[in-house]
Amino acid sequence: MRDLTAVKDALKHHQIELPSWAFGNSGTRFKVFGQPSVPRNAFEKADDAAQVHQYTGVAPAMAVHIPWDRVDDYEALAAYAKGSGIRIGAVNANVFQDDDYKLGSVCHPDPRVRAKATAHLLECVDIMDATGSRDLKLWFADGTNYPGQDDIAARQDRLAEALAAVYGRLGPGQRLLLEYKLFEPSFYTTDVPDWGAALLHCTALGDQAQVVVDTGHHAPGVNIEFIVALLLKAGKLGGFDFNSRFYADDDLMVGAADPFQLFRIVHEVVKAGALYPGQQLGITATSGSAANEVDEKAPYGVPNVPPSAPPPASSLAPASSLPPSSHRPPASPPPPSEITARSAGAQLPGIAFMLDQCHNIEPKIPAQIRSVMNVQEAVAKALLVDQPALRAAQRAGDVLAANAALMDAYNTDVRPLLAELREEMGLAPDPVAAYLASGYAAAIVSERVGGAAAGWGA
Ligand code: LRH
Ligand code: MN
Repeated sequence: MRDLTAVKDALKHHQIELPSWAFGNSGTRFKVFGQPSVPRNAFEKADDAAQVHQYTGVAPAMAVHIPWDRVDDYEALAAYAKGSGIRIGAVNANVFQDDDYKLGSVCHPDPRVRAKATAHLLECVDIMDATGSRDLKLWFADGTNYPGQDDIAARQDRLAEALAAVYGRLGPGQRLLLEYKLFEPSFYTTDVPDWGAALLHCTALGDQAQVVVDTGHHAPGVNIEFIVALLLKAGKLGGFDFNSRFYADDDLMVGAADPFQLFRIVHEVVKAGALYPGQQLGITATSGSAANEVDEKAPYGVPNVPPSAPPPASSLAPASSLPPSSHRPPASPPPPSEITARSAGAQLPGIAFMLDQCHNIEPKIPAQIRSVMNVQEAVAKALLVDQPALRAAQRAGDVLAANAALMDAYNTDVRPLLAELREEMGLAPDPVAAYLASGYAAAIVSERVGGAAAGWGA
């Protein structure tokens, strides 16, 4: 019988952060289909987010988006959320909806507009101080639509200047998370289009600047887990915006379109010991106590380094100082001292596992619950990977055995394990059914009458 204690323990530690905007109305440029009972302010969004945590037990944080979640008293909002058993997570700035930002925000050719945008970013750090949030998440719609419209390099300088101003304002333990996106709403250049551009800027800023991987922000066919592995090795993976897509930035429920991709991404995180601060390496269900024995041949993937600590010598040099690839020495494995320290549960900053989705046609709270369950299923499968067997097969060049080690875990039905875990956590085995039976959905329809339903206000 597999010893699943360590796997369950890891699943209990792993946390998922919900997007406040997923509870509001959303749609496409063609139509926003309003739904009854949609929250009308950040407090009601916190109520709905607390429902998701109540039935899943692993979603104790709600990210906010400013100004969509603007309130008079952010401490009061944080206290209200705390009263419902959750906390305010990342603060998302919004410099993509004001008329002034037609040609960009921090990259705009007009310094007056850049100053306005930077002032908003700094205001968001003030809000973090009030809510106790650790992360400022920055996504810029900035870009151009036609060749020659603006100078690509000059826009990068403007971006770097604004980011440096914000970075300088961060308090200890606070992080700036830079999110990249290939295109939309700009259709020729986007000023932060990919992981390379984001990594260059974050590396130039310092340890408190890390990259966010939104799973919907890549060109079709991009190997996202490769990017994740690289950012982990660079100690620059700050978080995920999880969702799924069939075509572009569809913002569908995570795992709905490509659960295998989600598994491959999470596998890289688990293998690097970065699922949560203190994650023990080499957790597998195959060998109980031996599960914590670390393969001294040094697993790949240098852990995310705490903002204050200097990066270990073995981590990737900053992208800007990398010589052309042919001259780069192979990345050496981390020194044993670090492995033992890490396997002894050294404190690591947590990667923010955030959802970033829009439930245009489906009921929003059950959709968020289903999304959290989809992430849990991918994490459970990744934790079931027999890491020593995988590494032995990889070292032996046994391609089929290595692939099988991963596919066996992926093809494992983890739903009974997760149902058991929820019961151990004092929760109903089926969170969606429990929520639907709670009567909350009907209650908010009758309560939330009048006032304006929250939305993107675009
Ligand atoms: C941009 C994005 C970003 C958010 C927005 C809601 O596409 O992914 O993370 O600010 O969606
Ligand atoms: Mn996003």
